[in-house]
Amino acid sequence: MTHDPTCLFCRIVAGDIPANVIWQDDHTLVFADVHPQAPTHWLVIPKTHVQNLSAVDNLEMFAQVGHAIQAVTAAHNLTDYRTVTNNGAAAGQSVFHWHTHILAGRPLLWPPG
Ligand code: DGP
Repeated sequence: MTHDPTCLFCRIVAGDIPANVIWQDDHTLVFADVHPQAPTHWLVIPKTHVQNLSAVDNLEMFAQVGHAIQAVTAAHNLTDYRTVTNNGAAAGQSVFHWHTHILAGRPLLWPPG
């Protein structure tokens, strides 16, 4: 497992920075976003460091993250939710450890801003 000590989300995985953990398994962590944009706003991350979706180089990691999204939403009876990945600074990525936002609990407009 790759750990980047300069990466905020790696430090959350390591337990160096506290987070409200919603769900986890050996590969994936789900925790509450510190700046929630909806009543439910969670971040799903691989526990190993990878800077964004474009940098993922194994299919297993996509499956692990997809499984985590299914598991955490099912555990919380969430059927209607949005997943968002900002890939690159111009797309809104501010933390460079791949994460998928899960948003729910209010009407979600389309198209997004
Ligand atoms: P993005 O802009 O797509 O890279 O999303 C990064 C998200 O990370 C943003 O919604 C706020 C959240 N975030 C930033 N710092 C922290 C932190 O220290 N703890 C938690 N729980 N979330 C954080």
